[in-house]
Amino acid sequence: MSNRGAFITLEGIEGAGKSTCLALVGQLLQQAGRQFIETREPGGTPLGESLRRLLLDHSSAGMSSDTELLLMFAARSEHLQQKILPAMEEGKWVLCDRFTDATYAYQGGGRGIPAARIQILEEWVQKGVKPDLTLLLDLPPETGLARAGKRSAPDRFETEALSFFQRVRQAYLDLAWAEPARIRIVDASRPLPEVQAQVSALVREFISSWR
Ligand code: Z5A
Repeated sequence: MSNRGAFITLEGIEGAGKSTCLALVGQLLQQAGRQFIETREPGGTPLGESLRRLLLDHSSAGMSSDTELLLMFAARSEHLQQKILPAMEEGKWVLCDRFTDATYAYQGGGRGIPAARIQILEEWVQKGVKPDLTLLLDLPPETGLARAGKRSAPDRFETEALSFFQRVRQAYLDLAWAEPARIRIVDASRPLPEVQAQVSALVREFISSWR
């Protein structure tokens, strides 16, 4: 792909502030004159949004971890083919709320699926496509769950035990330590203006470094 747009993702446990920061990143891209799309996972396409409803709904309680993993990648395959790759090929930037790092964190760290099995699906579905920049909004699960709880009724993931989110957080941090150039950690436990200042600095630096 020549002159393709950049692929930016936001990650973190529930209530970390991804949706809030996504809007800010969009504003920064707009100010920099970049064309972009905003999207999310699981979801982003009509089929993906249907899979999202199935994945988050309490009626799916007891779904096996492998089923959950495969549905995440089914939604991702559709998302890549129908939306992400075409946008990047048109030169648009893609701003996505969660992507495959979430699978390593939730299905890997949270559910205990070995990373090697996730990697097989990643290679099959993505064929080397990865985010260029990932902002990991890191905070203690107690803080994130309290913020998320104030906002809406819990979905199927949000009813997991605290220990589940501690494993998810640790898996995210392990990913960031393994790929420090791509995954930039933001201290999301700070008050919103401070979090937004950290995000703005990282995104401005990335925009100016992009070809
Ligand atoms: N999932 C998975 O298991 N595997 C995968 O591969 C993928 C996903 C892709 C849906 O994701 C679920 O899918 C998710 C993992 C799983 N688990 N759950 N649940 P989601 O991203 O759509 O759902 P979410 O994580 O629950 O998003 P969220 O709760 O909307 O969180 P957020 O977007 O990070 O937070 P927010 O809405 O921006 O902020 C939450 C509240 O906190 C809000 O009232 C803000 O005003 C407030 N806030 C934000 N920042 C601050 C600061 N700094 N201080 C104080 N208050 C703040």
